[in-house]
Amino acid sequence: MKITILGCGALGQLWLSRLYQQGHDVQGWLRVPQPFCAVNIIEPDGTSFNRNLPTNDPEHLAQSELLLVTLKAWQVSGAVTALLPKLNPHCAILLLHNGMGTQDELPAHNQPILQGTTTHAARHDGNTIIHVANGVTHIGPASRQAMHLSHLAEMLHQALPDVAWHNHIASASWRKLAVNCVINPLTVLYNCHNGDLQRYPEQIETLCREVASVMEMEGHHTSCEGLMSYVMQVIQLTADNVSSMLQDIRAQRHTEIDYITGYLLRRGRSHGIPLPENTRLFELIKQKENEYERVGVGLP
Ligand code: KPL
Repeated sequence: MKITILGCGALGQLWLSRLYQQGHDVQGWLRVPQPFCAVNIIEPDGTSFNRNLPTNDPEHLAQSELLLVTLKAWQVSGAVTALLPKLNPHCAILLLHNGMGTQDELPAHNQPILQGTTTHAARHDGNTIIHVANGVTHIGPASRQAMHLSHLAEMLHQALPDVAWHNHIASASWRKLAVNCVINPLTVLYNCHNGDLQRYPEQIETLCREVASVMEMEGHHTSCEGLMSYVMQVIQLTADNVSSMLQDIRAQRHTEIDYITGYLLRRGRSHGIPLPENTRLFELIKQKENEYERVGVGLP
């Protein structure tokens, strides 16, 4: 399959390498065009992949059947909007990022849109990408035109397992949003690894209760207890991780808070639900971001 990957960060390069190794015709798409993308991956079992893969060929883009978007949430609408006029009308767009709400920012279009989340962990170590831990990618249709695309889950699963297809992806996205609303800002607040959050069960419960109240109003059956046990499970499974938000704050980069807690607060507001603890954490992260963005570092 002809595929373009928009965003060649750690996760983008991991998908590039795996899809290439499965025999797909892949290219990367970079904001600042370069002749190729030097992909160097070290897998969890110690094996490595080193190869220069093609980038930014407009003909390849026009013929792509899949545009896999691995950008940060706040980069998505600008980058995808710029590519929309160049895509084949049948090209599916798969948005794979933390948080929710990016589709609402796209102009009207008829491309099939898929939404996904992943728990694969990958990070930069200089010019190398360390695939720290295997995980699960959940994908599903976010537009009517994408309902029949479950075969894409199978194709992606062959390249980078596990990939699960959901006809109702919104419930899986909300559960991941709950995880990110809890773990990401709290790891910034306490400047700690994910696993250290096990010390704060009461605060986690308060956050989960707030998220559950919005989820119920959005039509997703859930409970505070159910969400809390899921979040605790992720905290244990990713105990040694430095969350993506803490990594962003430490590197003075723009965070995904507007699409994580910010999205929750927007949905809560529309239902008239007050969310004091999530609001407090949202303001904390915005304040930290403002401290370095005001002086011009890390601006998106
Ligand atoms: O998605 C994550 C992130 O760091 O953004 C979690 C699940 C919290 C793992 O670190």
